[in-house]
Amino acid sequence: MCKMGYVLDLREKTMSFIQTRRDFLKAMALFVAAQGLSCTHKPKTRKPPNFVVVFLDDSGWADFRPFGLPRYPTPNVNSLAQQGCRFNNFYVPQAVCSASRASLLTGCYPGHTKVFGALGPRARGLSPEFSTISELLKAQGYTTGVFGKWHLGDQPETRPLERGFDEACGLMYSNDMWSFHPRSGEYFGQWPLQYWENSKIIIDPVLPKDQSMLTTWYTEHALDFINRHKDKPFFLYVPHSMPHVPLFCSDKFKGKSGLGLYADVMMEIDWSVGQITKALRKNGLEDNTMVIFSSDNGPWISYGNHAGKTHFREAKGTSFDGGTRSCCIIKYPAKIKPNTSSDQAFCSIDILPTLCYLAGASLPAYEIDGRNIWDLIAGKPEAKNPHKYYAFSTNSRFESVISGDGRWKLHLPHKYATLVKAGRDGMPGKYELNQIELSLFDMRNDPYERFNVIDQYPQRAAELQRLAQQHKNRYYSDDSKPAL
Ligand SMILES: [Ca+2]
Repeated sequence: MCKMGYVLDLREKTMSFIQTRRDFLKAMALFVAAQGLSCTHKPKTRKPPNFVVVFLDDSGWADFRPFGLPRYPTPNVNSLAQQGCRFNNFYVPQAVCSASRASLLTGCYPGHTKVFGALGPRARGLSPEFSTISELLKAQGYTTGVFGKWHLGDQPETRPLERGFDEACGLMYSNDMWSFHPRSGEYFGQWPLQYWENSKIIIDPVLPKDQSMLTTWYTEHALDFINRHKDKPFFLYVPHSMPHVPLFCSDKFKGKSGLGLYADVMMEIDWSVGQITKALRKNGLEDNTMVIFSSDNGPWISYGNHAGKTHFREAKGTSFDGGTRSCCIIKYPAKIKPNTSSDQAFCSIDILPTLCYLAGASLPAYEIDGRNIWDLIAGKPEAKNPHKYYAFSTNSRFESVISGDGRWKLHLPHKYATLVKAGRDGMPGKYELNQIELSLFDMRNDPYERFNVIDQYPQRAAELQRLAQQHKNRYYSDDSKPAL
């Protein structure tokens, strides 16, 4: 910052107090010093920000303070929120793993990429025709790393190193797609669950003892990545395998909470967040690094005491808010006020264009669905969400839309699975199919989607129906291939 205001102020004061030669010389010395201060102190060119995205698997909205009040401590996530902003209305467009991750990394809806649901072993996954955030940032000079669950395809052309990541480690898909699956072990046992580092398989097959180390290994790789790349802008993506079932934590956290395995796992994730924060601080990167903390979808409540918590209706695998609304904390000390909270709605498809804007990176040549929402994230008072609507789907079914401001949510008539009996200790529960008719919910006054107000607000409903039809025509008229 040039200190011209300070210089002018000082000049006025200086001139008014010149009475003697000694005063005059003293004043001149002060004036010259101030001039020197103003003219040699050139503005620093700020490096492009670093980005760290911690994306949990199946963590519920209320699993961490300050979103919920879990009985286990989560001091590091809480501290992240105190140093940044908590976003109460953050959405993912589909509450299932691969679809949610494809949307985060491409800025496009599942209906657009045609990545629906959860990809199984040997899936081709996300079409290379779609650019990923890592590719776009890498083109801008960023170093990129992903340490965690990939789940966007495990074929040669769809693995992380082929999709814009310089470094990678972890699992290619969900940690329950293995021979120990409680219901489908024989099926998933056909393909060994493997642990990869860069382009090599390091552990084949992954066993329970290996799963207990996943959170630790992902964290160690993340810290090493930060330490080695502190001098260049980087994009670090940490999509933890936990707390997706089967739950595992290392010996250092086993039994630590005294509240069961889920709580132990969450304490270890909290530890991981603390380690990343410390590494940024130690390397002097904290101020210019944006850390985003969220989850790919809501809790998998089928697993009862092995699932997280949400305040909202239903959970993972539905388009109700229990599935699609995730906790979200963004910390970026240089630009975002600490200890703030925002009710502005936005969606994971907006992350790519926003980060590209901050990095000065180009967007893909085709039109993406997300928009740059930096003003909204930065808390600018006049900021408004640029979307008319956000769309939600479950697998290949387009089910609902919400107005861009997050106020009105319209469910198209659709069936959904609702839990009738939760499982325990790693065993799934029982679902039954329910049906919702065309329904409008006022999310400000009814965030739990309980009271259908379509008769009171027919025009709101008609407008959202019109937008839903547009979305359907655009992305669901032909499911056979991606529509760039
Ligand atoms: Ca998930």
